Amino acid sequence: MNVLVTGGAGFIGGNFVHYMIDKYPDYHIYNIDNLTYAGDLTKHRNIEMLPNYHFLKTDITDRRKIFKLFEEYHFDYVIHFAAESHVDRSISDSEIFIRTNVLGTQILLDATKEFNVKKFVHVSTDEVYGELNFDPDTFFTEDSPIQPNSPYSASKASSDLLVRAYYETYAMPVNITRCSNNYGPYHFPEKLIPLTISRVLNDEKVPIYGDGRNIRDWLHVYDHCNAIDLVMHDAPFGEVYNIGGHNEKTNLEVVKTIIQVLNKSEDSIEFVKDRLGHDKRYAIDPNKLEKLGWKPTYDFESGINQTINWYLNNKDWWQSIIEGDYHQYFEHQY
Ligand code: NAD
Ligand code: TDX
Repeated sequence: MNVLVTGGAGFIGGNFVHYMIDKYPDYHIYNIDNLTYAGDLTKHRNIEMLPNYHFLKTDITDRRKIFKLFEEYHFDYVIHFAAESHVDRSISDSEIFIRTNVLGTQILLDATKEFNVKKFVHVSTDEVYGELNFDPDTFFTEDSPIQPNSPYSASKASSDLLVRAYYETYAMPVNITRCSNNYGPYHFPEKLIPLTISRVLNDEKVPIYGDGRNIRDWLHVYDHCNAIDLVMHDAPFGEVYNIGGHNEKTNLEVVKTIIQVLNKSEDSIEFVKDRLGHDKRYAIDPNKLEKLGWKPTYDFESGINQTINWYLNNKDWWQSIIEGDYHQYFEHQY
């Protein structure tokens, strides 16, 4: 099997590459990534010499090059992670989000159609559904209306609609997955959980937007990977699956948990101006995926402890990121 993973140098795509290499040693994994600020190959040092791992540095918006690679490597599966993924960056400037997330997806769909790929899995997000209120009995289902509120989620929703349209128009073999917030190893330190861990470890302030009561539904990245594995191999074409493990937490709870595990002081918490258009609450109903045979392996307590340990043991990785270009970005935020 030849499996194309786009965005395999990023957080979730990178974890998925490792997951696939471990679980399916007879598959060939092709990682297409153009190494934006969020992509790095050091996470693949331990697999780069394997004969079944291949890195092809390419921009998914480069139509000619993408078609050439599809022609050359005869991909059986395309698992599409590559995207601009950070909401705050999309609020500052959305152009690259439209280019990568919408145009990039359309080009990959065209190549998938042209070269008879067996299945295209589009990795999307719960953010396309917009926000929920604080009623704990309400959840996003696959039938919830698409109501994105940020330029990032609007670009992901646009790409979802393209995938849907290619299924309806050309009967293409596609699935869409919509996962809740991930956390785990190799999470880029601009996102809440790794940002908190790295700043607390460096005795710096942790910025919490607004009052900290916004709710996210957290899933360990390993459980996202095994959900995609299931969808890739077992889901009927054209179906959409929500992925989430019923782990709703306010941002303040998440930050306080990390501070407590690291045995530091809550004085590091700093309330800052709210994110524009800040979605109140996300919460996933994963019933449809559970019926397909999925269940998460981590609860939040074990997952966050494993993640914090990983950051403690891999300071070189995140420290070099926060000392690089990222430093300038972060300083600009406040
Ligand atoms: P990330 O930002 O960590 O990684 C994105 C990767 O895509 C990077 O390696 C980057 O170099 C690559 N990339 C960006 N533009 C590219 C281009 N034009 N051509 C080739 N490669 C390009 O993102 P992530 O958090 O790993 O998210 C991966 C996917 O999962 C995204 O599609 C995102 O929308 C989705 N998702 C993320 C979460 C989450 O909590 N992080 C939750 C649900 C869904
Ligand atoms: O410094 C911060 N302070 C803060 O309070 C940051 C970076 C975030 N927040 C809040 C905003 C959100 O309510 O924490 C929550 C989580 O923020 P992010 O980590 O930026 O994630 P989010 O905006 O929820 O989006 C993430 O989950 C869905 C991913 O970045 C998306 O790619 C994915 O689709």
